[in-house]
Order: sequence, then structure tokens, then C-alpha cells
Amino acid sequence: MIVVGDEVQTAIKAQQAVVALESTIFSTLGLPSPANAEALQICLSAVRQSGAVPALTAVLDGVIWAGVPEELHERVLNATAKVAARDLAIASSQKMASGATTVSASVLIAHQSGIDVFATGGIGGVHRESQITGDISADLDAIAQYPITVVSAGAKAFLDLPRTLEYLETQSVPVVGWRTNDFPAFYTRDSGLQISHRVEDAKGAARLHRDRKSLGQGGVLLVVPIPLEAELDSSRIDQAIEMSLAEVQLRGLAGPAVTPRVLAAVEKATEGESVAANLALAEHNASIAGQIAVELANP
Ligand code: PSU
Ligand code: MN
Repeated sequence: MIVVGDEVQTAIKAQQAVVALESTIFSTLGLPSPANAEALQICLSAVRQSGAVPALTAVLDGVIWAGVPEELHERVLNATAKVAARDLAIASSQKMASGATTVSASVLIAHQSGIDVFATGGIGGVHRESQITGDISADLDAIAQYPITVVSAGAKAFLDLPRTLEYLETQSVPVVGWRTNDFPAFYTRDSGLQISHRVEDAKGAARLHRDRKSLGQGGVLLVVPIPLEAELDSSRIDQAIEMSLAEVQLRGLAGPAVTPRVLAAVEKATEGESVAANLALAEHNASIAGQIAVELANP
């Protein structure tokens, strides 16, 4: 069952701004300790500074939370099970002790709770060689299904980004740049791929969200490039990604284990530079999501 935290519930009832956050990024599946705790704090603050209430999602003792109470945050940081949308009912019916929600689980929880805006670092996507492995993140279908504006820094370049964009097109998900027509690749501001549509401010994003919703359609993917000063060198990151993918292939990994393993390998290969970049972009995304939620609440 979904439980909406008190503060989030009060805000939703008063039609105030709320931003949902996933928790895999804040668990050690997404970031190493203690950067994960720092990431959680700066994202929560960024949402609040924009004037919105953060709603952290996670599963604790079988409860699916939208707005995990602060005293339980520590348990979210230490969660080691990854909970995607398909796992939610299993996690609740089997009273999972602690589970970190992915983007797919979080947009579902947000939708069921009456939250319109969601922020993360990067979304999952179509993996390289998906034509062989079949590995396509459930994030993409969940964004297509639930009418949430998803704010992210694009997707990491270890994925097949052209196929990810094609897939989103097939699923009728608008991919919209925040003041850009370049599809960002998480650590870098530009993947070399173009997107047709952009918005210049939170007002534009809020208008798009409302019109999309009134058509009865699913989510919007708003992509925000990493702040210039935090951007990593693209040849360095490409090299790190190649090394990391080789490691994952060597281990013969499949399923939900793939993404956390690649993330950890990239961190190692960049000697932690990737972690600082991840924090900077996650904070920036949370802040923009907060602005959009405020705009939606005060049209
Ligand atoms: N990409 C990142 N950091 C992350 C993830 C993806 O740069 O932490 C996490 C998110 O929670 C995302 C999930 O929803 O991985 C996707 O996993 P998969 O590829 O197994 O669908
Ligand atoms: Mn997968």
C-alpha cells in the first residue's frame, strides 16, 4: 500500500508544489557512501529552496512511501534491493524490509499519490546491444504511461542513446530540452543527438505538462544539461564507459544488476570525478523540478 507522508499529504491537499524523488540514486546502488547521503540532502534542499515539498519514494517494511519521513532516511540510504515498477506489489505483499525505488517505480507512486513532477539524475534507457540482450529499462514505458514531468540530465552514455530516443518516440514521450536542442548525456552537456523541442523556463514546462495531461497522455521527459562547471571531459568518460561495459560483460551480468554495476565501474574508472558531477546535476534537476511544481501550483 502507498502511504503518503504527512507533509506531502498536507501539501497535496492544499494544492501546493510537490516533487517526487526516486531512491536508487541515494542508495549505494546509485552512489557510494557518503556521497549518497550528501546527494539526498542537497536534492531535498534544492526542492525546498524552489518552494516545493520533496516526496522521497522508497519501500520500508512493506510500506510504499511517497514522502519517507526524515527519521527513516538512513534506512533508504542503506537499502540494497532495487525496486522497479514491477517489483512494487511484491515488495509490499512480502513486506520487504527496505527497497530503493527506481524511476519506473517512482513515477507510478507519484501518479497514484497525485504528484505531477519528478526529479532524478539520469533515467534508464535502451542498453547497447539490446537487440541481443533485450535489455530496455522499464523507466521508459513507465514515463510513457504515467502523466508525470520527469526532470533528468538525459541518460548515461553507456546506454544506446539513439535507440533510447527512438524508443521514446515510439512510446509517444515528448523529449524536451531545458534551454537546449542537444540531448544531454548525463556527465556531458551534449550527446551529439538533437531533440526537436525545448522550453525556456518553468512556465513553458508547466504549460506543456498541463496540455499533455488534458489530452489524457502520459509523461514528458524534460532533459536538463549538467551545469557547465560540473561537466566532465567526454573522451575521459567514454574511455571509462568502455572499460566498465567490458567488466560487466566479463561478469556475464543481466537484469537489474547491470546498471548499478556499470555505475560503480564508471566511478572507479573516473577516480570519483563522476560522483561530483552526479551530485551537481542531481541538485540542479531537483531545483528545476521544484520551480516547475511551483508554477503548476500557482498558474
Ligand atoms: N542511471 C543513473 N543513476 C541511477 C540509475 C540510472 O545514472 O541511479 C538508476 C535509476 O533508479 C533508474 C535505474 O531508474 O537505475 C534504471 O535501472 P535499469 O537500467 O535496471 O532499468
Ligand atoms: Mn535492465
